[in-house]
Amino acid sequence: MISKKIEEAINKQINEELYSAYLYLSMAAYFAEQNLMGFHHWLFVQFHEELEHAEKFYKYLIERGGQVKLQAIKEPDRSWNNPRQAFEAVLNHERHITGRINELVDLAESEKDRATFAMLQWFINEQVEEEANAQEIVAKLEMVGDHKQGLLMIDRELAQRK
Ligand code: OFO
Repeated sequence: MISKKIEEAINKQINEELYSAYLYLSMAAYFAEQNLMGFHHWLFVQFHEELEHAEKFYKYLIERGGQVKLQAIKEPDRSWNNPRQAFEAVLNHERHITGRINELVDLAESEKDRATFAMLQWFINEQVEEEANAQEIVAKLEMVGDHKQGLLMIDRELAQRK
């Protein structure tokens, strides 16, 4: 049986992951409006990955005999004005998620919940990859600046994401 504190924290994390999915879906639409369909594709794949993250926490909570309590998903931010700002927002959001995962790890340790601690190791590794991917795209966008040709090259590259 899972403790109430862990149950509550995992329910909050399900909401965080669903918000991540919602944010990237909103961002995908922003790029589609500009006909940057490679960026759109990359974010749409990311949207699905975030749904999978939410699903992992959801299934884990059920497996441990916890109660899933879904909460309202807030409206995603849309305040970016160009591709670089959008991907800086991705990077900042992923850093926020890494912080949330680290807090969950601390809680699992203090509750002596070894199963939750073990389950979270996958997310620790995943966050290294998530931040690195966003960081790489931000760096490329910084490199090309306002050059449309450079932007189109990145767009073609992002269209290759599996
Ligand atoms: Fe982007 O890793 Fe989940 O939220």
